[in-house]
Amino acid sequence: MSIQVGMSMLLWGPRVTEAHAPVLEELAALGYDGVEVPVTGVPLDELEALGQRLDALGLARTAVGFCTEEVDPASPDARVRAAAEEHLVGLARAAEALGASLVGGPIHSAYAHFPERAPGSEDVARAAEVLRRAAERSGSVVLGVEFLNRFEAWLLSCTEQTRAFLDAVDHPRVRGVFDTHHAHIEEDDTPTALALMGPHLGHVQVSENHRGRLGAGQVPFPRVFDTLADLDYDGWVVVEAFSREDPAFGNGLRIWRSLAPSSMLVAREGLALVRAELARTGLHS
Ligand SMILES: [Mn+2]
Repeated sequence: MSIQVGMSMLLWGPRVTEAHAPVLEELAALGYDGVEVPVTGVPLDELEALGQRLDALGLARTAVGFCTEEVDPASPDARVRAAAEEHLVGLARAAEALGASLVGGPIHSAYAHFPERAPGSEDVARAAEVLRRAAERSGSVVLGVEFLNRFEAWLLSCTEQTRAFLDAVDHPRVRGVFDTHHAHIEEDDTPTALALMGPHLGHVQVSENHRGRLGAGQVPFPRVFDTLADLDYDGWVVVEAFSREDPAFGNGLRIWRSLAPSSMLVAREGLALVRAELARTGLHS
């Protein structure tokens, strides 16, 4: 196994369509190993067709998904949790249709839904049960649990909580996702938190504090990659950044200003930074 470097298609919007064909071609030409594709709510036949187009371009892929209030694994309502289990199995089926072996994201609880109290052990236990049951029905697809910062997630917003959650799930195909953007906000030290995630680490997203150009902000990428080398990490490293290319999606992510002259520049610089760090640290790619 060796590290694969991906680009998140969320930079261009919430759904990959025919209109993104030139973007996919350019990402392949730049030298990306693959792309990360949003799959929530996308029909399986559309994902199968996209998978075939990615095959033709030589791009591998991972999937990204999320949960809403109607399908919230942490809900106190058993009917909502049952719907959440079906939703997670559906995300795994979507990943399969796309040809991805992992679907990651805030799949532990509803995105940006905040009951006005702190989460407790009963909330963790309820959501962990949903994740475990879904994993048992998800074939070989890995479910990646990503903690988000406090303004986007309620149940899990740091590495320590995520580790405890994954211990509670206790399933080999439910793994941790580490996004340097969220860690930068919530942790004392991002590389130290990454090391703590180590045994549970299944997927990595590299992203700046402002969600713009990698290397321009405050995330200490050299120490992040030193830590990945210490861990002998061999999964995906996906560049994640956001924009207002899709204005409604930009509104949802609270992107209120231009963060880069172009999205392809973000992709090009991100790939260059990741490749340079992999070479410097001796990680295989
Ligand atoms: Mn992320």
